Amino acid sequence: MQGKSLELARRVLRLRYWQLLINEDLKQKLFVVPVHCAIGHEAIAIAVSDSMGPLDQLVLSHRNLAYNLARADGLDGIRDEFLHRGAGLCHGHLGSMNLVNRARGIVYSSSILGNNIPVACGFALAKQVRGLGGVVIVLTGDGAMEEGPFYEGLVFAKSHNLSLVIVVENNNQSMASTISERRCSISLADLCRSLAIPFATLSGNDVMDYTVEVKRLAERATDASTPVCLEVHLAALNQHAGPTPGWPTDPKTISIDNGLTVEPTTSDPVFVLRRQLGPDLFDELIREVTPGPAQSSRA
Ligand SMILES: Cc1ncc(C[n+]2csc(CCOP(=O)(O)OP(=O)(O)O)c2C)c(N)n1
Repeated sequence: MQGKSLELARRVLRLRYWQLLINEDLKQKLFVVPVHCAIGHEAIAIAVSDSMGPLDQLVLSHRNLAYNLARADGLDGIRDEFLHRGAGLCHGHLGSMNLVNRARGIVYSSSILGNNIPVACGFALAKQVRGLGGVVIVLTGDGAMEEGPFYEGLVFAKSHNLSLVIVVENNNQSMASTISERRCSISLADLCRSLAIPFATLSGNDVMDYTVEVKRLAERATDASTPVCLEVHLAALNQHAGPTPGWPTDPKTISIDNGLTVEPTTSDPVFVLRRQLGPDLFDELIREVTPGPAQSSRA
């Protein structure tokens, strides 16, 4: 395996480790803010982060933890933010759902579904008008895309030739409901085709493939001055918010004592990595990224 692939693998494993530590903190009720973990979303978060150059900007949603951790130098600044401390990434002022990291290109996060799409359009329009270069990447979900601003944003971005990558994390979950429980199905491919917006999908949680594809789409958005839309099929292996498990009868159980793999299926990017790396290399990388409790033998 090449150096770049190994580095991506390390980053996925470190991100999973940090999220598991946050989940343990949540079980202890340490935080006053509601944290939305994204265990299962690591492959796309690392791919997006890896694609970003110094001029690029990332606009996030309430479920921004994986992206913020992927762009952070360590866990402490984010943990301190959740603990409402002055040492926090945003001095304890923004908490979890609105967390940003301007120095690393995360310019806005929103707790209001759909709100971040027009804001991202504004960032992209400003780039175009001021000739600043770079691309804006905006994150939304299969629930948030039901909001009017999603459609309005697509139309606005296409009408103004904005270099915008819209990433739809389709985890088939909006709070406690699946898509079929709450609405008709929506073909994003057809919707984008009707607007002449390039569209792509990803599934399977292969961080190497994801990285190539996100980079390709970001370059297309920049080179062709167009919005592009990427639908990523994935699973949130944790509960909507707070700790997992969150109550005594919770069907989902996650514990750092069980190692970094949460589910033995391709829904888990860590499981996918184990298959790609083989058990020995996988264990070696886990030892590198987990100085604490998640030891390789339990991964
Ligand atoms: C305008 C608005 N309506 C409702 C909510 C409450 N709410 C918070 S998260 C959420 C589900 C979002 O689902 P999705 O966009 O698929 O993201 P996920 O949580 O699955 O990552 C809802 C309904 C909100 N924050 N804003």
